[in-house]
Amino acid sequence: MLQAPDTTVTVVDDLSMGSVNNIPQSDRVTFIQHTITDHEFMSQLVIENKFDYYVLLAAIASVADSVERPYETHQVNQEANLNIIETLRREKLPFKKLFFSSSAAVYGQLPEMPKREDQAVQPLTQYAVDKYATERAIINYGRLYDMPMVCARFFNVYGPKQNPASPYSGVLSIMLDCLTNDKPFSFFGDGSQTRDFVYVGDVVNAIRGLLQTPAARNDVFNIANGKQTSLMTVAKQLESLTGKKLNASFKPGRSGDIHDSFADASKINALGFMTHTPLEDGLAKYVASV
Ligand code: UD2
Repeated sequence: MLQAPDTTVTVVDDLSMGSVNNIPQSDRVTFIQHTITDHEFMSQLVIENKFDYYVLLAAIASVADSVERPYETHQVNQEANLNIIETLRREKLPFKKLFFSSSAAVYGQLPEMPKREDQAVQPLTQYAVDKYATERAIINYGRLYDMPMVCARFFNVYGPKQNPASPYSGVLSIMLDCLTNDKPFSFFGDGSQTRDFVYVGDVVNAIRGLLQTPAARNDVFNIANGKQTSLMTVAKQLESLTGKKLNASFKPGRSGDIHDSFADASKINALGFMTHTPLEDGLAKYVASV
């Protein structure tokens, strides 16, 4: 967003998962450290600023974490977002587009692969339930109240600036941290589970494209690379890029974990702006960044 001249950005983050160092230092960026679950505060912020665009990314961003704290997940991942769209509706505030980050988790364990947006869903955890419910609410608000909304289901995002410090961090950030700092790594399960790893720069391009494309309205799009890779395979790629051997052990699978996940990205590809950084290139950039 900051690439557009004269654009100003307001970021709200309680830093429970992210880091202040990842927020660009610029006089065009206002950073507010606050929880999005403070409904009065968030409504007031929206009413006072009348933003052109809303990018709803804040979340308890881990399936496993949501299994540990389901009610808090609901408050952050659903209620806080509903408060924002309800404020926009109630106050009749004009805006250009609202983007919500839903998740591949909504597809659950259903066997159809690759995952297409029109397939059945199976939300197996509170995380998936809240992402799906919020996605539906946002699309319904768009349809019922003529508001410009768009949702995307993120697959497994990786790349520079991802925080490896939490046990709930993305697996690639943990793996790379273990490799570079000679720490032990645990596979939950046998490492045969597969994911669709999508480079963070491609996700940013996709969000920008969805905000700026009028045809992408009141609809949901997969944001993914469209390739299926096992944890074992990606571990070998990281070993070869770092020249180090992973000190790995195997633990029981995580509760709520899905075994396989990969996307059909043709719906977003048809809009013409989606970029697909090959996994080996994205991993090389990631390794170079640490
Ligand atoms: C990712 C997203 C989540 C949601 C979901 C959709 C992250 C952090 N989470 O969850 O927000 O969108 O996709 O399906 O990106 N694993 C290990 N060892 C570790 C850590 C993880 O073996 O130290 C395994 C884990 O059990 C899982 C796989 O790696 O099978 C990927 O785990 P993850 O936490 O990176 O992402 P996932 O797919 O659970």
